[in-house]
Amino acid sequence: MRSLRSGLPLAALVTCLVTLLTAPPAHAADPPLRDLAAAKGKVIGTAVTGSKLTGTYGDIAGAQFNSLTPGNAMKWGSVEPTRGSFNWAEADQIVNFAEAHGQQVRGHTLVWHSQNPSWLTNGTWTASQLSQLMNDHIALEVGRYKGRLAAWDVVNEAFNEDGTYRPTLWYNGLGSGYIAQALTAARAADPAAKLYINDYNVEGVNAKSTALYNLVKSLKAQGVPIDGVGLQAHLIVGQVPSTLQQNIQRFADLGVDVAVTELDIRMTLPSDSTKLAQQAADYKAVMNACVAVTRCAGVTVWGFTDSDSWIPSTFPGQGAATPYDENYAPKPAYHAIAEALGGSGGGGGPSTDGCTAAYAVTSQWNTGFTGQVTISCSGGTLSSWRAAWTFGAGQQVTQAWNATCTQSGAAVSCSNASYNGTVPDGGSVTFGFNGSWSGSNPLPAVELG
Ligand code: 9MR
Repeated sequence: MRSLRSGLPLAALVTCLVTLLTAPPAHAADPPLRDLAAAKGKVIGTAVTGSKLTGTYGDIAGAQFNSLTPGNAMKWGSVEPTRGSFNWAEADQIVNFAEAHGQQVRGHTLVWHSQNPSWLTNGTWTASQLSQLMNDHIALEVGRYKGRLAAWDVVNEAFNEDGTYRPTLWYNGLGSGYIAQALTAARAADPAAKLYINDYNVEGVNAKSTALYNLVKSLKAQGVPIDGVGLQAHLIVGQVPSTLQQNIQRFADLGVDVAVTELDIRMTLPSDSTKLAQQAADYKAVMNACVAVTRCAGVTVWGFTDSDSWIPSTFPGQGAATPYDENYAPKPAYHAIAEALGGSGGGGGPSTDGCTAAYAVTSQWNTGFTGQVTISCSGGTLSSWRAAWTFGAGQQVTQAWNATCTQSGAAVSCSNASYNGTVPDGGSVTFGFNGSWSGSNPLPAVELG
């Protein structure tokens, strides 16, 4: 054995070999976010991609959230790529998944300047043709899901940053009256769905949100059916607007609901523990603002995992914007959301009930060591796993096998390889790594997620 060859004193060797530390959870596990949110009468939602709703992605989407928003599947360009030829497959799949999991669906979005089919944007239309196209689209899509969707983002992103109307296909063709027309058509197609107008950079009190406020006020005064205002909230770490709660409250005072509809909080990559801690504080601030206002219906995150976020491709060098990392490990932001919803900040991973992780140093020499983690299940199973720990004395993983390990500062996260994610009831999986150490090599507590 390498340890014998290394000349390690026998007593130390024995200690290393027999000391198996079973992972105590870092937090007492909270109930899922959706249970915490429900207890507060709030929605906690996520945007989803239909094709991903299986495995761990599906498990977390179904277990943690009480509302789903199709990230792209209900946009005009998705549902009617060719005029008169429809593709509802992904939208239907998401609605069916939501119903099977007792979740609401937020329809997104009916009238927007983006992600429209090219036949629509490249066409030349008279005002009456445009008006008919819009009405027909709303009647068809809202009608298809009548009674099944909790809310619709009827009109999306109608304003410029300075509060003037955005010059879109709709505004240019129909004037600002297209907004009232769209809302009226949506109400006719599904009287039960809450009808929202949704926008970004309207989270704080500013020129754009004030224009939106004035519009909602005037729509209400005219009796146009509007039930809510969506604040997208694509935010940057450290920059949650200080007037967020005040802004939510002023909309609520108009007699409409408010929802945070697309929350993500991006940072410059790579992430580190300082940025993740700030991001957690930011998530908590957004949640707190919503929890504090009765008419704030809830918060939807724009993708729950960093592996399903629009940020890296749109803002090169930015990312890590969601509450779970790419390997589905809950980040500090996840725990912050749980805390804001009244939890203690624990839990978040797929259920690891009945499974434990044991860490051992199997050999150690002057500057290096070999570590081993065994994940065992008895009374439970895993279909994927992640073992995480924090080194207490500057140790560094240099190489791993039978797992993919990353280390950021003292924090190590190891997830299963493609071939050993499954741990059956009564079975175990072991992975190993080499590390460096100096001074001391204390055994960390392993958290299984
Ligand atoms: O998440 C969506 C991404 O997959 C699309 O490529 C992108 C195209 O614009 O739209 C994203 O979702 C947007 C949402 O529909 C409206 N608000 C802004 C979101 C991020 O762009």
